[in-house]
Amino acid sequence: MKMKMVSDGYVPLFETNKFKGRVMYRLFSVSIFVGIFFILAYRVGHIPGEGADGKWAWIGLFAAELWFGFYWLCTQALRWNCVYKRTFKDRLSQRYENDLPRVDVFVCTADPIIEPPMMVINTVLSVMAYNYPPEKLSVYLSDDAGSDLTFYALLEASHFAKEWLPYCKKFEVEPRSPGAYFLSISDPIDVGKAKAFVAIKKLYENMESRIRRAANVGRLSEEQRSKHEGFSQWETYSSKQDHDTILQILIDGTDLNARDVEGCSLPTLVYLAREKRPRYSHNFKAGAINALIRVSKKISNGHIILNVDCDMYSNNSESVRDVVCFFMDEEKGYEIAFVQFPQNFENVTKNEIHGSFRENMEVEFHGMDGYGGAPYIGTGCFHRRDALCGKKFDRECIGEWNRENVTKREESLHELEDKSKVYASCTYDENTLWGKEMGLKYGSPVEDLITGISIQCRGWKSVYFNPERKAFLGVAPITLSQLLVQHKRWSEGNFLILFSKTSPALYAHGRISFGLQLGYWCYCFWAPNCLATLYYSIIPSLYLLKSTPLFPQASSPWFVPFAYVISSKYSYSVLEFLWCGGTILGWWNEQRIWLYKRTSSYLFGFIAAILKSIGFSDSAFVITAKITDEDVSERYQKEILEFGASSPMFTIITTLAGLNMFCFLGVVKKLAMDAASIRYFDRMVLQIVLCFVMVLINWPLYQALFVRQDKGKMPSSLTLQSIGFALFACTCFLFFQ
Ligand SMILES: *[C@@H]1O[C@H](CO)[C@@H](O)[C@H](O)[C@H]1NC(C)=O
Ligand SMILES: CC(=O)N[C@H]1CO[C@H](CO)[C@@H](O)[C@@H]1O
Repeated sequence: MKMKMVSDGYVPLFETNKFKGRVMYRLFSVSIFVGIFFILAYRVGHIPGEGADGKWAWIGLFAAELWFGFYWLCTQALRWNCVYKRTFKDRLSQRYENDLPRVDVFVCTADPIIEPPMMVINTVLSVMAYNYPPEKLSVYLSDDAGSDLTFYALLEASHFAKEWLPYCKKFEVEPRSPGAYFLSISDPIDVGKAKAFVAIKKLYENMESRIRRAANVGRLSEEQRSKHEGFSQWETYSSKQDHDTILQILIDGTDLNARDVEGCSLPTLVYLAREKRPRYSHNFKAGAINALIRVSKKISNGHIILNVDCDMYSNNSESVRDVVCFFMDEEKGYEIAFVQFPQNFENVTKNEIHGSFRENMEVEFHGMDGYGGAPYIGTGCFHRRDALCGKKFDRECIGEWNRENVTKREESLHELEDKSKVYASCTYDENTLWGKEMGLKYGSPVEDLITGISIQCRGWKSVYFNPERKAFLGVAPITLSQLLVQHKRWSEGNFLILFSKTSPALYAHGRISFGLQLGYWCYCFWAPNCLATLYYSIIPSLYLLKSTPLFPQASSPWFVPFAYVISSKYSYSVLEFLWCGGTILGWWNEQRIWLYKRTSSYLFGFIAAILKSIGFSDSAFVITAKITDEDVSERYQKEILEFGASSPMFTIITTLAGLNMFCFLGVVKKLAMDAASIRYFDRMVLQIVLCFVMVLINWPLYQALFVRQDKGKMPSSLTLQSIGFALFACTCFLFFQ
């Protein structure tokens, strides 16, 4: 029956539109390419003679520019072929309303302190309230801390859901995370609505105060424990790293008695803390998700799996239907393995002092989508269960979902729980393909990206879906060191993917399209970017002190390609950023963070990756700073960069800032005192501009060093140390080279 529909009068469930300005963009891109070619030609043709000052610096610059040119070429793959997707949910309802596939949602949490239970259950409630048949929706919470507080909060949420879900449906509430909803709305005017609103808000606040009270005390009272038999599972619990599997089906969607206050059925809700033993590696988030994949197969066996971080609530109750449009499309649906949504953050300030993923999310992923392969980025992603479990792409499996009947469960709830627990034991995936071919891959700090690549290498396609109204909203890091540490981990992991079995350089060649391969390289090569960037931000400035030119002088024709490439690349970058909805100041902040990430996070990531690949562990590099006191978030709201604590990463960026400051002061002195300063300026203009931009971009850092008095300023010891390093480097360079 399915095949027939394909042949006559096929009306798609989604459409793909190409970016309109792509011809213009391609012409522009070619012109830059020509510019880069001339720059490299200049470098090769003008190497200073033997013994001349700056010969090696020159060759180094050539290497750096060669690298930048190569990297730029990779980034073109991300912009060459952008596409945008649109879905038709009304057609889906017409055709398949009674045949919608089952969906399992996985929410992962790992620490009740960093990820407070209130935040977690808000995410859970927002996905339970999806506009989707409840008997086809199951929600799983994986709690890697095995915290009874989180369990308690989820138990409360399961009661609250009985009021919240009907309320959402009745009043078409959006967003369906109650916390976000109550924040976003003042009291409604309509009398009928107002009464229900006040009542549900009261319920929510009561629940919140009970949970907060329990969290403040840090443990549960006997009375609270006695309210649910599930707590008995904590009797054998000894620590976060050492406990049995705890599994509780809090709402059983198949049970006719599990009803909300209006008498409608509810989605299944399951709590899982997989078994942990100190002797066994638990493989972090990948291990947690794989346990969930197995357990959920036993309990609800949804065809589609959404995984979402506990700090990302659903902002759109229609998202599941959007996704089903992709999977159910009669012509193209069967080849899609996953649908990735962008990561958006609710908690960012207007000018994004920590930069953003704006260009990645609004441009680059659309570019990868154009090559049929949006990356999997770990959260906000809907997978086809089969593809995630290692199945190869195969044309034969069209329409399988519809043929299958739901069989009635034989065993009791208790039996089901007991049987399912086996799948979450810490030895289950030993000597199996789990973590290798099945589920998320183990052993990488970026298990998501590498899993996505390997699914694509098995022949599947993926979709990037970025609707105007954001589907998920998360919380962004609010201190600079959190951000830098995060990027250290990612850059390290991305770089190691290149040397893994699923390397986008070797293994993926011929399995995915070349454009997509280049697109992945952009991410894999984050870490080595540090070398060229460090070189470019140190050497030309130092040579200013010696008046050795490393770039063509302003009156030379070779100046033109440099000027063209620099000005047009950056003008384009500003325009792109504005087009994606950013602000000018936001763009400027982005450039600063770009520099800090490349010179610190990526450097540490690069070193860690090298150490790891020759067999050292890099635990010494783990730098965690999760400070969230009042001041910090206040400064964040005011868009003031947060330093405060010492960190080797800060030492590097501060030393760099100091060095450029000294060099710039040297230039100012030369220009002011030297009679021949016009000539000096002509010869050195690009170097002076580069150094000036470095100083300008570091302005907030100088303030944190020398002016600010608040707790977020740079610690004095670090200031002294870095300025010392910078002075030492300048002096050594002048006298000994
Ligand atoms: C979140 O959803 C609300 C509707 O509930 C919408 O007004 C808002 O624009 C969405 N947020 C984002 C960032 O898209
Ligand atoms: C802009 C915004 O949403 N700010 C919020 C960020 O998160 C902190 C607490 O984590 C809130 O206090 C802010 O209001």
